[in-house]
Parts: sequence; C-alpha cells; structure tokens
Amino acid sequence: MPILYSFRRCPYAMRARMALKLAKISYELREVLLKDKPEEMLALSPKGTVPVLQLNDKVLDESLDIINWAFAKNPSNFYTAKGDESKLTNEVIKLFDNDFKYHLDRYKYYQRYDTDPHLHRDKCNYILLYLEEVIKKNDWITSSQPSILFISIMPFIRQYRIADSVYFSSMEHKHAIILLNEFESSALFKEVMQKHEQWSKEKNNGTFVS
Ligand SMILES: N[C@@H](CCC(=O)N[C@@H](CS)C(=O)NCC(=O)O)C(=O)O
Repeated sequence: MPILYSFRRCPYAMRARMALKLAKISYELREVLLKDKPEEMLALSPKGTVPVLQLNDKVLDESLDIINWAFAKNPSNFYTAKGDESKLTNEVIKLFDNDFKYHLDRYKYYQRYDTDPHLHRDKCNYILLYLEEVIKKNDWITSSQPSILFISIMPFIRQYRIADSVYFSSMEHKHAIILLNEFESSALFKEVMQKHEQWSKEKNNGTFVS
C-alpha cells in the first residue's frame, strides 16, 4: 500500500491528497509536523519537504509528480485537459508555484521576511487578475470535474484569502472568489482536510485512506 507523508495545512500536500482521492487510490496517511519530521520520511527524501509518496518501486517527493502519477493511474474523475489546455495548465501552475507563492509568503510572513506586505499583496493581486482573464476565456476551468489546474492552484488562493478575507472579498477577481467558494465547500476538500494526529513509528498510528 502506498504511504503518504503529509502535513494537513500544506498546500502542496493538500493538492496531492486531492489527486489521490480523485484517482481513488488507497494509501496510508502519515501526518507530519514540519518542525519534527520523522526519520523514516527523511530517509526516503532527504530534502525534507512534504508531500512524499512511497510506492513499491519508487518515491515521489514533488506534489506535481504525485498528481501526475495519480492522474495516469485513474483519470476518470478528473477533467482531462485537451491540447492547448495542458500547456495553459502547466503555465498557470508554474506561475502560482513560483511567483504567487513567493509574494504570498512575503505578504503573510512580512515580519519574518522583513518586507512590505502591501507590495506583495498587490503582486498576488496582479496574478489573480490575470487568472480572471484566463478563466473568462477557458470555461473548462470551472468544469464540475476538478482539473489538475484547479486542485493545484486553489490551495494557494485559499491561503491568500485567509491572510485578509475582508480585503480578498472586496477585490475585482470575482471568478477566483466563486471558484474558491466552490473549492472550500466541496466534499473533496472536506475529506482531505480531516485532522490526524502526528504519526510516529512507535504509535504506528497511520490512517488508512480510501
Ligand atoms: N516543490 C515541493 C514543495 C513542497 C513544500 O515546500 N512543502 C513545504 C510545506 S508547505 C515543506 O515541506 N517545507 C519544509 C519545511 O518547512 O521544513 C512540492 O511541490 O512538493
């Protein structure tokens, strides 16, 4: 059975858990605390980030690799991007993983980074306004079947909203607001956000997820 080392609130782990759920893959979930990572996880992936998926024949320690592996196993519950949609998916995910995440961290944790939060909040906003245009031209993104693009970027937009929800709701990016509401009220999101106690080898308290 695959083993997933995960941290509940990590956006990368969140999207990996959603992909496994959509692909109906059963696995053992081991909840990790980032300040107290288990040796077993570090032995598999010394870079020390979650999620890490241990399979029989390999270890996947990048969330997008986990998502693509799950999709290849069973794509039936995902929206399948066609032609240029795949290219757009990769471009937008890259924009969120790199630029949006960079500015989000400097907005949320401005004291740690010693930055101007408003400057970084505005940079995130530009990206959300760009996303508005992308969604307007590509209604498949709002398809009832979640796409890889949707599950990959929504956890970051959620973090952005949590940083200042009044401000978020007052902004121009209406499509992103609607999408986020759909995302947070979905059964998929609720299922992958269940709480689990920290895993340890001694307690052997992994959770069977199916
Ligand atoms: N590129 C990685 C990024 C994963 C990542 O940065 N995860 C964070 C948690 S959200 C982490 O594990 N950070 C290590 C730490 O804080 O010690 C992926 O997509 O899986």
